[in-house]
Amino acid sequence: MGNLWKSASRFRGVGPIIGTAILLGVFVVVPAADAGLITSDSTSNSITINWTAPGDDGDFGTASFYDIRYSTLNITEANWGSATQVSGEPVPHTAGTPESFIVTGLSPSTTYYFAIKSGDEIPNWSAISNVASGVTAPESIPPRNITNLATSNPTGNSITLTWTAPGDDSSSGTASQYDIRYSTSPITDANWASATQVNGEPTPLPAGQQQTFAVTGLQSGVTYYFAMKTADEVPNWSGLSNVASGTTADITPPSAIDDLDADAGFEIAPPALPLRHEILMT
Ligand SMILES: [Ca+2]
Ligand SMILES: [Ca+2]
Ligand SMILES: [Ca+2]
Repeated sequence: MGNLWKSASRFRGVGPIIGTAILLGVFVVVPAADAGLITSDSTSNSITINWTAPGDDGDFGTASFYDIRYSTLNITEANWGSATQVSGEPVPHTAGTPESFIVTGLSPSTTYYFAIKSGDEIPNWSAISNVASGVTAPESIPPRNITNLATSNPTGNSITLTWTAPGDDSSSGTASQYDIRYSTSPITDANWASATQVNGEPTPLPAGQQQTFAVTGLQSGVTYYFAMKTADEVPNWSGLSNVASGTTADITPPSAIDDLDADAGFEIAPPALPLRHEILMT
């Protein structure tokens, strides 16, 4: 008994379980619960989990099955049944072998919890492993580039822009923000940073809907170039849109002439004041 307890205690994480089984007089040697479960690489829709193979009987031999589960909640023995079981679990290797598995089909920017039970050929199932957590990477699909930016309705100090909303992921979903800029010279990727950003860009509408925005505060009678970029919630930024140009209305009249001069040889002289001689008193 002492030796058995001593050896059982070396099993990672199962000493108390086997001890309890001994006290109850029901001694079943199950695969050891996997300790040392950790997560490693993650993508926007997958996380890799790594652990060390237990055995068929505690830490000896080779187990027969893994049951790998994940949840967005912490996993316990109590809620194990409601955690999502992956499909295609690997076949266990000999006790002590490093194992790994890529859990796929996950959502971006989300924390997941993972746990494993191991079964032998009967199967006798182990207790739950330690719980490892990991976070999926943000999604990486930017909105598509806008290709139909156009100008209309020029006034003396504004020009209206119209375009079709792209989406969160290329042409689907709803993006999160626009960056609209203008310049008096054609906008390119190289000079985008120095173009003037407007204030109060509108919120993107769902992909495919038409949007309009009046750029105000412009100078009269000037040709402006406009371009824009779109970002999703990450943010992943689109590339530059097409560049649209427009000229504000000329509402500035000529300045008043202030140096008009007549030099045709004579000027109109004012009439001479009549002389008035009065002798009020003599
Ligand atoms: Ca066994
Ligand atoms: Ca998104
Ligand atoms: Ca996206």
